[in-house]
Order: sequence, then structure tokens, then C-alpha cells
Amino acid sequence: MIDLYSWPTPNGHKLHIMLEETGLNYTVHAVNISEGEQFDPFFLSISPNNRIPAMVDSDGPDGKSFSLFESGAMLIYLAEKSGQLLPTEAGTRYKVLQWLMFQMGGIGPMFGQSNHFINYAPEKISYAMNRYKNECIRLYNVMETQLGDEEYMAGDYSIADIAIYPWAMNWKRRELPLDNYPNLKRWLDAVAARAAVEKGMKVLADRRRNTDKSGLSDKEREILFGKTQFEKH
Ligand SMILES: N[C@@H](CCC(=O)N[C@@H](CS)C(=O)NCC(=O)O)C(=O)O
Repeated sequence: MIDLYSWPTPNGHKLHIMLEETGLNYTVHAVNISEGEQFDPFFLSISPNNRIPAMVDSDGPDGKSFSLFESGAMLIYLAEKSGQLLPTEAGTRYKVLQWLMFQMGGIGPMFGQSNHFINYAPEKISYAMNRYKNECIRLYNVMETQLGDEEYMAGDYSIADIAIYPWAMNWKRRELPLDNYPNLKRWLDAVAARAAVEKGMKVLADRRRNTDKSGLSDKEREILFGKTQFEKH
């Protein structure tokens, strides 16, 4: 049994989709990151970086309980546990891992910062907004080219698509329409049409509320971006 600790954000959705795709038995536990539950001592014991998602597998390596954080590592772990969505043959495997790392090191941090400066920063800092918007455009172009050559990010549908989809689908938050990206749009539609993706994107949906722009209270803003983040826990 997998206990998943998560919240309905792009990084959480990666795992919701993966668990639905693989059919592994799981229970999801909500960690309300706007209320500071990511600083709860139990959660920090399995996720010392105070970020969702994290998980505990009661049947981990050697049959022992095993915990893991960082969504990319978790996707690889679940792919290996289930024998799905990550090929074993070296050539195709590293291709998938390459695009997974492209998400972890590029899409996640850049889209995240773009989102921050457009939607949450108390002042409009045009240098920062442009810097991250241009990085997003650059990453869109990389994906557009790749998806002109391949049906999915690394050939067949894989954990690379699962990692990228929840970030790419909410393009409105980056104010970057997809009109000039037909391959990206085709891929988004194909991934969205999968039953497991539809189901995964609905996990914890009842806990989601508007946290755009003015949607955050001062307390939530303090927890997510203020000194709570920099104190030693
Ligand atoms: N590199 C991490 C990033 C995880 C992450 O940034 N999670 C966000 C939600 S999408 C979070 O937990 N934020 C809580 C906080 O900022 O305290 C991963 O891929 O797992």
C-alpha cells in the first residue's frame, strides 16, 4: 500500500496521474500547504524539503516500509515498482529520464517562478516577469520541436509526459496562449484524453480553491513566501 501525501498542485498531480495509470493501491492524504501542514513534524520526517508530494510505501525495497520525496524520484520508483511507463532497454530508458529531468530542472522551476512573478509578487517587477516569461517561451519552443518529431515527449507515453503535463496544461497562469504551438497543443489534448489523467487531475480537487492573485490571505502568503519558509524547522 502506498500512502501519498499531496495537494492539488502540478507536482501533486504528477503522482495522482501516475498512481491512476499504474493501478497501484494507494491512499491520498491531503497536506494543506497554504495552512502550513508541510511543516508538520511527521511530514518533515518524510519530506525534509517541506514540499509535497511525498510517500510511504509499506512494501518497499526488501519488503520494508520506505519513504520518498521529490516527484521525479517518486515517478521513477513507481514506474519500476509497477513495471510501467519507463522502458528497461537502456536507449529508450535514458531518453525518458532525459525528458523527465528536463521537467524537473527546467519546466518546474521556470514555470513556477513565472507563475510567482505574474500571480503572487506584491509588486510588478518587469525584469523578473520578462526573464521568466522568456524562459517559458524558450521551453515551449523546445517542446514544440520535440513533439514535431515524436508523438510523446520521449517517443511512447511515459513518466516524462506525466511530469510535464500538469505544468504545461495550465498555460493561462503564465499568460502564454498555445496558438503558435500546434504540436504542444496536440500533445496536451492527447494526454488529457487518457482516463487515468482525467481521474488523476481530479484527486483532491474538492480541496482546491482560488489562490490566484488576490486569492491568498496575508497568513497564507506568509506561510508560502514569508519567514515561515526560512525558519529552521
Ligand atoms: N522539486 C519538488 C518540488 C515540489 C514543490 O515545489 N511542491 C510545492 C507544491 S507544487 C510545495 O509543496 N510547496 C510548499 C511550500 O512552498 O512550502 C518536486 O518535484 O517534488
